[in-house]
Order: sequence, then C-alpha cells, then structure tokens
Amino acid sequence: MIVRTLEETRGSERETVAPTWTSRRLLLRRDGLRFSLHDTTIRAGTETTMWYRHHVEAVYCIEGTGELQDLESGRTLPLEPGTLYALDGHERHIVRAHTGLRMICVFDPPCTGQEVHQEDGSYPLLQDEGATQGRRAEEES
Ligand code: 9YT
Repeated sequence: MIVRTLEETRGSERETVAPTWTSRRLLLRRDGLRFSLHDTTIRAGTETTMWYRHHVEAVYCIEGTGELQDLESGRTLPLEPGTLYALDGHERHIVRAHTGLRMICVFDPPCTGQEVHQEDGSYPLLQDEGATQGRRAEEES
C-alpha cells in the first residue's frame, strides 16, 4: 500500500512549478501503477494551452471557476467544482482560470514527473531516467 500526503509533496521533486500552474504528483510512474495522480492548481487570470498527445487525461475540478475550450470542436464549457473532463481523444485544449483552480488529474500512461511541455504543447513519453520511449514516441509523432 502506498500512503502519501499533499503536504509531503510540497517543495519536493514531486512538485513542478510552471508559469501558470503548480502540480503536485501524488503518484508517478515510479510508483508502479498504470496511471499518475496529480493535484494541480492553476493561477487566477491565466490561460494555459495543452495537448496530451501521448497520454489520456481525466481532470476533476474541486475548487475555483474557469472555462475549458476544446480546440478540436471550438466548444467552451464552464469549469466549477464537481465538473470532470476526460481527454479521451487527445484533444488540444485551453484552460482559462477565472479564479484559482484546483484540479485532480489522472494520466495514463503515468507521468514520470520530468516532462516539460514540448513546442507543440504535448508531453513526451518518458522512461523514469528521462529518456524518451523511442519507438512509441516515433510512432505517435
Ligand atoms: C489541469 C491539467 O491539465 N493539469 C495537468 C497536469 C500538469 N500539467 C502536470 O502535473 O504536469
């Protein structure tokens, strides 16, 4: 059994601070599960464009208000506590945070914690050492 608290992740290598968001990864690839679990806060007044080309992601909003724009369909929907979106089609999307947002995110395959957004907004597929998982990454790009 794995037991971990949000508090333990603060300031640790499980925490990543980006210009518009901070994410604390409660579960990462190295934990050996088939998904990662993140507690992500998005700063008020910001806009973040994302594309998880190699991952499926589910996001559950638990605090704050904002909006999600699906860049594939153009559809915009409100984000508020209790709203879930699941990017099962690798949709490019924008999150606009009206207030600070707090989201619980699940990624399959699990993130390693070392990803940085690539130029196209996607995360690469990484092994724990930080090396790109060559074959699949090439197949998918
Ligand atoms: C809300 C959202 O899409 N969060 C993504 C997780 C974050 N980019 C991370 O932990 O890398």
